[in-house]
This record gives sequence, C-alpha cells and structure tokens, in this order.
Amino acid sequence: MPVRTQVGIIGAGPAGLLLAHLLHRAGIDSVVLEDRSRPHIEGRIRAGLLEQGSVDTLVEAGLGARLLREGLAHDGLELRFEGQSHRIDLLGLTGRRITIYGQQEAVKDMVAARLETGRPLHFEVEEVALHDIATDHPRLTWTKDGTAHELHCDVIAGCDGFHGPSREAMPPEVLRVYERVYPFAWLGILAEAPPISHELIYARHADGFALATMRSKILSRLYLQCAPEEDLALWPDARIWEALQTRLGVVNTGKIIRKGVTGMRSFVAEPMRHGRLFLTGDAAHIVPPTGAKGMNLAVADVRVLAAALAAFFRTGDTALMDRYSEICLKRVWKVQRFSWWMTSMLHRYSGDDPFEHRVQVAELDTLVHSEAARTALAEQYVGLPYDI
Ligand code: FAS
Ligand code: PHB
Repeated sequence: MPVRTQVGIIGAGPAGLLLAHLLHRAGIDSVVLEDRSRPHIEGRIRAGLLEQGSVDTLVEAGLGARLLREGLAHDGLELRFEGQSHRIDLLGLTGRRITIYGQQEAVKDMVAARLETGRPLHFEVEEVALHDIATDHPRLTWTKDGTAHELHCDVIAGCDGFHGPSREAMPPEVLRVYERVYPFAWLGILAEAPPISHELIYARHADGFALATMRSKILSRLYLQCAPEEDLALWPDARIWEALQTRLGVVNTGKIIRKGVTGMRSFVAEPMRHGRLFLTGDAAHIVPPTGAKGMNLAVADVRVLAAALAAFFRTGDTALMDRYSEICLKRVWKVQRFSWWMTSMLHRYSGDDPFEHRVQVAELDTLVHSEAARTALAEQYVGLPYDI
C-alpha cells in the first residue's frame, strides 16, 4: 500500500538526520530511508571536527546537550614544518573556535532524537529508487525483507552520500561534474593513547603529511599520507608509529583499535537540484579531509534546504527552493578551494620536484609570518558565516 509524506529523505548520515530533525521542528513530515543498520551507521568512524556554525546549528536545534558536555573546544591549531611549530590562534584571529566531536557521536544523538519523534526512520532498506523527480509528485520505492514499498512525496532529499542513487537519478544532460583525484590517501588510526597536544597538529614532512587529532583526552585520532591504494597489510602498527614519530616529531603510542585508508578527491556535482530532487552533503560534493569540511558542508547545505522547504510548505513560496543550488554552491566552491589549498600545501606529491618542495615551504613560511594570511586561514577553518 503506497504511503505518502512531504519529504522523502534518502540516507541517515549527518545530512539526512539533521534535515529530518529541522523539518520536524518546522512541522514538516518526512520519511528517512537508510540502507545500513543502526549499529553500522553509529559505529562508522569518520569526521571529527565541527565548525562553530555547525555546533551552533546543532545546539539551536536541541541536538547539542552531549556535544556541549563531551565536545573538546579548541582555540587554535598548530602547523609543523621544517622542524618548527607555528600556532594559528583561531579564537584570537576570528573570535570563533572549533570543536572536536566524533561524527558518529553526532549521528547517535540525531538517531535518538529521530526515534523520539516516532516518525519513520527505516534501517536496512534495499533497492531504493527515485521516480518522477521532474514532476510535482515524485516517488520513492524500495524493498525490505522481500516486501516492496512505495512512498509518494512532495520533495525528495538526496542525502545518500557519494555512492548513493540520488545523484545518479539526475538526467545526465543536466548534470555537470567537476573532479580532482589526488595521488595519495590518508591512513587513519584510532589509538588508546593520550593526544600529543591539546590542539590539532598538521605536519608537512619530506616523507609526507601527518595529522594529530583526537576524540577525547585518552583517545587519539592520527592520520598519515600514504599511497592512493595503500595495502593496510604493509602497515603493521610499528611502522605506523615510526612514520608518525618521524613526521610529527613526537607520538604517544597505544593500542590501535581502528585502522583505515581514505581516498582523497575533490568533487562537485552541479546543479544540486533537479525538479523536486535536492542533493545535500556528500551526494553533491566531496572535499579532501585536510580542511575538515566534509560534514560541516553537509550541515550548511541542510540549513539552506530546511529553510527553503519550510517556506514552500508554509506559503507555497518557491524562491528559496529555486535558489538552493546557487546558494549552496557559492559556499561549496569556497570550501573546495580552501580544502584543495590546505591539501596542496601540506602533502608530498609524487615525484621528487625540488622546486615544488621549496614553493610549499615558502607558502607555509609566508602563512605563519603574516597575520593577514593566518587570519584568512582561520576564517575558513572555523567556518565562513552562513548565507542562510
Ligand atoms: P554520509 O555518506 O555520511 O551519509 C550517507 C548515508 O546514506 C549513509 O548512512 C549511507 O549508508 C546511506 N546510503 C547510501 N546509499 C544508500 C541507499 N542506496 N539507500 C539508502 N541509504 C543509502 N570529513 C571530515 O570533515 N573529516 C574527516 O576526517 C572525514 N573522514 C572521512 C572518512 C571516510 C572513510 C569517509 C567516507 C568520509 C570522511 N569524511 C570526513 C567526510 C564525511 O564526514 C562526510 O562529509 C559526511 O559523512 C557527509 O555526510 P552525508 O552527506 O550525510 O553523507
Ligand atoms: C578528525 O578529527 O578526524 C579530523 C580533524 C581535522 C581534519 C581531518 C580529520 O582536517
């Protein structure tokens, strides 16, 4: 028996869950379809850094109680290169800070909030398909446990990440894709070891990039640059710790409880809307994690989409819906540039080009010795003001 809702949401990641929550607070009904299990999405270790705006958005939406209790607020970060350390005073330069709070913790908070509303959040669905997205009556179909389902919507939100079906549902003649795949990846670990610093350390080293971050005062999150298709079997714990020691200059070793390799790409799909389908977050764009922007950009998209849909369902006004893609892409491209710049400055590119090495060091040297340059970095890192 087909059912109906106002907004069909594909994906229960940060974008889909936050959108469902903001719509519910605006009195708008939605159904969330997620193809993985609840334990899987709540255990997926991904981003860890929230911009000030993301924190404010979650707190204002009533999702911030645990975040304010357990999140680690940081006033600065450190750049390490050529054996020297340089602090960027985020709070002093911008009046804003960042907060370390694991993406999976935010997902847990939003899943709990969703379930508390009693509104539909279907896990482990299969074969989600989009239909009639160019009409005013789009539909979603899916199966679960062998039973076919259909959902009539006014709007579909594609919050299904980089590999989901929603971007693929856009007519090829409409879609423009911009992409850059980097010649390296990040090997990330989660270790039961106290962080080496109370703030993040981004290190540029002749052997490659490294990043020291954290999840708590006893849980370290560390990344090191590796080959794009790196075989984890070639990285026993001892080799990982040795490489981090070389690149960061110091490590606190401990039991490694998670290990993974994340590829690096910049990707944008334009437009972010077609008919009644709206793409948000990783479904529309991917950034290299060097700027810690992936999840934060998803939050920014959702803020615009929630406001646009509230206006539409309240008064029929489509002005914001019609500008959704334009508004989001303005921020997306500024964040793409920042993430590309941070990545280009800090990573060792394949091939030993002495000129490139010198230019990278000069870029960092200029940055740390110029208040204007440090301010420009800090403004982007803590998060640009929202347009909506
Ligand atoms: P997500 O991918 O988080 O969520 C999409 C959801 O849709 C998922 O739950 C998925 O299961 C579901 N879905 C997919 N296909 C579906 C289908 N057919 N039917 C139903 N549901 C479907 N960002 C950072 O800022 N810092 C980091 O360190 C960082 N590390 C990352 C590491 C990895 C391995 C990955 C993949 C991403 C990382 N990111 C990082 C980026 C990440 O945090 C994303 O930006 C963030 O998850 C974006 O949120 P969503 O747009 O909700 O997409
Ligand atoms: C993280 O804490 O996982 C993190 C922080 C900053 C980054 C990337 C990842 O640039």
